[in-house]
Amino acid sequence: MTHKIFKHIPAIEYRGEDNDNPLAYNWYDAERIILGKSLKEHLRFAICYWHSFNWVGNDVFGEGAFNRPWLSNPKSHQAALEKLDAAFDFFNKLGAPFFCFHDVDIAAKADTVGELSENLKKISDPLIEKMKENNIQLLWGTANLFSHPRYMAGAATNPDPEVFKCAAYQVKNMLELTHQLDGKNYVLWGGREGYDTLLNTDIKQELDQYARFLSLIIDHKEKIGFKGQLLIEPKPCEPTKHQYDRDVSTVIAFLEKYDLIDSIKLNIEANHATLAGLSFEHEVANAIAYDVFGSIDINRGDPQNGWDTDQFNNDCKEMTLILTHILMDGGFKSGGFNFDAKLRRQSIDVEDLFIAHIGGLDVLAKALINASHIIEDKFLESFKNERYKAWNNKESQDMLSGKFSLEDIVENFNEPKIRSGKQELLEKYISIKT
Ligand code: XUL
Ligand code: CO
Repeated sequence: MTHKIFKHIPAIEYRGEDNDNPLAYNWYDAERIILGKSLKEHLRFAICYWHSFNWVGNDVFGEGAFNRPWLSNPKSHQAALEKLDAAFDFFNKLGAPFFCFHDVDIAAKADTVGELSENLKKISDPLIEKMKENNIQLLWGTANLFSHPRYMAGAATNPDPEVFKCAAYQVKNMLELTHQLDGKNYVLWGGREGYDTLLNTDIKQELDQYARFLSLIIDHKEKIGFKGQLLIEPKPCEPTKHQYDRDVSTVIAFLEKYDLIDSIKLNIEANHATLAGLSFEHEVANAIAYDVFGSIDINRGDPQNGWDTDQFNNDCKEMTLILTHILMDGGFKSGGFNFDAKLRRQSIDVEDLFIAHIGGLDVLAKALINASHIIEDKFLESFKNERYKAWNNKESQDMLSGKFSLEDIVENFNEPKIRSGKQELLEKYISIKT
């Protein structure tokens, strides 16, 4: 069913490279086969419910600027149904195979966790219907454990065990609903699992609580037979001054310490990486190297602003590098690209919401095609193989596998021949390919 505010927008079609209609795809040809899979299967893109349907376009200085009729009465179930209609109409028009949501995005607004649970139950049947009717799947579900004031000092890491219980209740409900909806993943973003000042914070106590919380979720996942992947989404700060899951390496250390590493992978968000002072490419490559790569929240920051601006992705060179890493690793397993991106507050036309997603997806599609060329011509792969080649001989392999002691190793060595790292050559190659 077409929602009235999207009535004048057609289904978005692929029109090819030379298309100049902003409401059509130039690169995203869903069924085009690249390296044995369609673009749709490779990218597994998802629309996020929160920024696109549950946000009025306010900022810290200003009130809502967008026309989202269903948000004028947030406590009404009827309005939640209207939002569902609008969202699925939008997903359909874009040809989105997936979406993602928090409990509070989809249900009518509630004051208590009990009321939220009731509202969530009320919306779950209409939601199942919509997903079936439109053949749209859930990439991941999650619980919002950061907006309500009860979570101001953390959810799992709160000094008050009653808050821990409320958070557990919300996650239990959302994990079960995600299972019922055949969600491919369940995400945990620890928005307030951190601190604003160490004067009132016991880090060790809070880390123990967070680890217990995650263990309880892992056990419950097993108990209900949910086969989706649990994912932690690292972020260094905002809203707290410091968040415990600050970046990929920090999360790995935490998961290792508490023996949770086999049950959890990571959802990497571009703008969170840059907020941590790291590149998005580094975070993806690092997660792949440690075998914890799960999924992506795609967006970007603004180089002049030090906060999470959540803008739509538009850098084809950066996306090409990301997709080269992902494809070299065999592509997404349970994950995909979730557009965790929001419009600018001045983007008040309904078309803007479409154009933002079309643009983001076209950049990903073009980058995927570029990445396939990079993989096929093997220039980078051969360069790296050659660079590390000496590690393949028997002696080096024995050294790597621990056959020799430090004393054995230093018995026989030569002064090495130094070689160029060829960075400019490789950068030139990438510039030509993108
Ligand atoms: C916040 C953020 C969240 C998570 C889900 O920065 O990225 O939207 O993706 O809670
Ligand atoms: Co995110």
